[in-house]
Amino acid sequence: MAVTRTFSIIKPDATRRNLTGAVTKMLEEAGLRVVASKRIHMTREQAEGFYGVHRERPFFNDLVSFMISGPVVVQVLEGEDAVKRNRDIMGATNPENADAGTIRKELAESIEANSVHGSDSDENAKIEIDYFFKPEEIVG
Ligand code: DGI
Repeated sequence: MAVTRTFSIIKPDATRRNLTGAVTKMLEEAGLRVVASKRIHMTREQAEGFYGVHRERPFFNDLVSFMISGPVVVQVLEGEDAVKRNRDIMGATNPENADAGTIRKELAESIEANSVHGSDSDENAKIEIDYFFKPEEIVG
């Protein structure tokens, strides 16, 4: 299987509860390597642009407000089949439906405050990485 990259966000509910290290440890134990990382406080415009595909969904405004409610940690993760590997360790969107041992089951608060974002395809991973990182900020 090929080594690929994906994009991750440690969301404001996790940074607020000082879980940056706990989330990263679970990602690393799942076989992912952090090859870029920065703590930022997104602007509303940045968050709206990032979640543009969800613009028509009823929870869009709540989602954007949540994502700018505190700092986040944006990361590029590398590993074999990184997109799927990350989705697997994240768990289902709603923590109530997530499998035991996943980040969302163990750490998340709710369907909105669900601790992590992860790209859902290689194509979106590239778009999302480019949205937040310059090539020279990624050190593999
Ligand atoms: O890829 P995921 O993060 O698992 O899920 P997604 O792409 O369907 O949705 C993006 C985010 O939007 C998700 O992490 C949390 C939020 N969200 C999704 N569905 C709902 C929601 N927020 C609320 N309040 N209600 C929802 O039904």
